[in-house]
Amino acid sequence: MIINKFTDSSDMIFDRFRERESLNGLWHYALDQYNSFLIQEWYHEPRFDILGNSKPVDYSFDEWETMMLPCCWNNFDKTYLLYEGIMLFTRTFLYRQKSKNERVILKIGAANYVCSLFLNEKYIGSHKGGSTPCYFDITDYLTLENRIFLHVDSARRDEQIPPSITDWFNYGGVYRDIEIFRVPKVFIKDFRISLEPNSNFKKIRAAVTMSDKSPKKAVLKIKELGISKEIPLKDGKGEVVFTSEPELWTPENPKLYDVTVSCAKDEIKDRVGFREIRVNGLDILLNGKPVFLRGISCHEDDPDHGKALTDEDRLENLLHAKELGCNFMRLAHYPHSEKMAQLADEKGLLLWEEIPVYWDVHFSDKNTYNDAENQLCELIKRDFNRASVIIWSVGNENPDTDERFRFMGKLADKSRRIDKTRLVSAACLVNSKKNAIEDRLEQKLDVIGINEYCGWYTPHWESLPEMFENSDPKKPVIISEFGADALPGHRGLITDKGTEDCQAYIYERQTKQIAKINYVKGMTPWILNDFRCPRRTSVIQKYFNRKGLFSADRKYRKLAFYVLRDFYNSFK
Ligand code: GCB
Repeated sequence: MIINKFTDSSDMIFDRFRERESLNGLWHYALDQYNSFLIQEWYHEPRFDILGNSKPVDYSFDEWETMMLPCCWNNFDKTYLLYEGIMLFTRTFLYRQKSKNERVILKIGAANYVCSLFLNEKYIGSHKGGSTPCYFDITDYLTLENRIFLHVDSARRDEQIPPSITDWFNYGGVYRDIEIFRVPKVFIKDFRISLEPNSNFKKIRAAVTMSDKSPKKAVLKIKELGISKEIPLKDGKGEVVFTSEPELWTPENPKLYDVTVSCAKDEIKDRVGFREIRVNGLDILLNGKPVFLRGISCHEDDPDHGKALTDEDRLENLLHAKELGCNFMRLAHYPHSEKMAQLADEKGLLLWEEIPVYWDVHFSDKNTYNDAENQLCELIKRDFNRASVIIWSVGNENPDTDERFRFMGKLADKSRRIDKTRLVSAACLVNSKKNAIEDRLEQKLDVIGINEYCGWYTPHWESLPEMFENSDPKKPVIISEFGADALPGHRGLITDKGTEDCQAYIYERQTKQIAKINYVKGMTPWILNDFRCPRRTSVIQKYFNRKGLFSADRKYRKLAFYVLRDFYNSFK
């Protein structure tokens, strides 16, 4: 049995606020180190071989132990803390048709890294990429009682995105919601709405894509703005640009509007803000006004839940960023849950979202490129309507080679082509030979992200002002990382690495220096919380990266938290 049918961004459907039936809950699971499920085709429960001899039955699906999904299996049970590989999940569910023409779509919010779906003894399809959702039309495979399998493979591989070595923990699991949507036969597949760039904030663009070519029009309504607009459709697609002057969305006033779109027998809703983000010379302009992005980087990681953050975990991260005085967060290094952007829309925080083109990617491999591009397209499609998201980042700290330039340049071009309402960036390395902000990828970016660790990996403090002096960027720069490890509660001299004092001192010097540079228009120091990391083995680290301003459980604020908070407060 070969895994060969992959879903991609074109299979996604617009699902926000759609009625959904949850398949979260207890699933039976088994570890499948030798891939027996696929090799012996367990999914159709073969009892006899072609000669009529009985086959060994090495499974008993409904007697396997249970795990509450969504979750990361590494956190579920200590036995699986370090397990990377295949895990099987199965359960049954009832399906009763509600309407004759309904289509039934199964969504898996995220499963790391390859997730394959089997339903009623059939292979339905697979999805690659551990942080973006997948959608399967399962209508034609359903019966009254259904047996479903998810075959999830979390193995790290060099040709994947991210590749096998990263500076975070490789959590396995089905770690975001598993849901079923019933949609009419002809349904709204995609809906995008935004303020039209360069329209003086007076125009809105809305686009609809249907599942079918037949409908001739869709209707868009924004009651609060008195808008009811027909969107003419051709071949199932259409868009309109019309005059309207919505109250603009800002972090200080995150105004959102309820929007509905109806077409044929389908209706969808969204809650959206309208804002414009663009670059003018060395400035980043939010709704036409220069903005300094007071940010913080953040992983999707919790000591108890791994990447399966709860709503409370997410809200706490966001409120902690607010407490710091942030108007911006960098969601590193892969797509976080869409709930994060929805929350940021509501609470008023700008976001940088990223795909895991991290460090040493197989830049010459076409399949690797396709995987990365698909993850980018899935992310953009998923979060297009979120006003909070202002930057798509196409990667982090990749060496400046020809192959990398082609690969990431193409990703930057792609994101610009499919989304004209946001900026494109990447977190680049300092050119260490020249000690300067200089990277060929800059020509493809709107904003240059720079990771620099002066005071930490780069010991000499003079190198920071020197780097700034040696640089003459033609675009705004965001210092996308600086930082230092500190064990919570560990105190000492400012020169004692691993102490809060040393970390706080580095924040003092970094912020003072950065504040002087006219082309730096934002920063997202590394990082909000300590996070699990297999590469970090020192006595201070103990398998955690300790560069957080908070401890991993988010309960303890380190000294550097207060340094950054005071710095950000000085902008107000
Ligand atoms: C970096 C990486 C980030 C690491 C961090 C560190 O430059 O972008 O993923 O975790 O440094 O702590 O070294």
